[in-house]
Amino acid sequence: MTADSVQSLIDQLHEEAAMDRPTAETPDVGIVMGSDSDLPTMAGGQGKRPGATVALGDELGFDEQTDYTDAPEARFTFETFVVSAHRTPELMYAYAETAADRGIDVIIAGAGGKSADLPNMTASIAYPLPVIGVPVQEKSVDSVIGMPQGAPITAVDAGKSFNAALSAAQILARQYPELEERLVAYHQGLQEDVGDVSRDLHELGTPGFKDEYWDEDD
Ligand code: AIR
Repeated sequence: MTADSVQSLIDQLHEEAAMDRPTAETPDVGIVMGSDSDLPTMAGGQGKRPGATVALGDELGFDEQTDYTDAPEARFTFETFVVSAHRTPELMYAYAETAADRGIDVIIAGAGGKSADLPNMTASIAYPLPVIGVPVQEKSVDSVIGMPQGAPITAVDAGKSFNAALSAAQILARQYPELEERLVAYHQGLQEDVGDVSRDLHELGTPGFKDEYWDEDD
């Protein structure tokens, strides 16, 4: 017996899959996570480093699509859902099964615990759509990446959902030169930061650098 709230999501996914909306109006990246307790890892905040939604939103100019009838201004968009492989397997199946028809080009799937099966099962069901797995914890790594031959998944290190978003954008960028330019600009910015910090460390010296960059209680 499927709970009403879950069934309504499943129905919505199937309805959207049947709509055949233009690519520019559908999300390009789908982000799913096993629990809302994974959100700090997948999005950042609550003591966690910036995550996938920050990489897509702040660094690469994506908007989050929350209403399929009213697509955001941004050309590239992502959507987010909580989908539990164990608590809501029917929703996982419906999500993965409808993703391509709903216009998704790449899925980022995160789960934690020792049975982090959402990424690997989503990859199997959504195949050949690429799925990038995010093990939310170290102990989740084996269950995310341990796929049998012929059943591929791409994955990042534990907690590195930011990199999963960059990888997703790299996949999309083969199709969209505009996105490739944004990825190159992001990398250029990273290089500038390293160059600036290196010059400051060298020219201020270690004590001066600490005074400038570190908090008083560091
Ligand atoms: N999880 C949820 N359903 C199936 C799995 N494997 C994972 C979530 C989360 C962890 O279990 O991805 O990392 C704990 O979930 P919760 O909801 O108890 O906080």
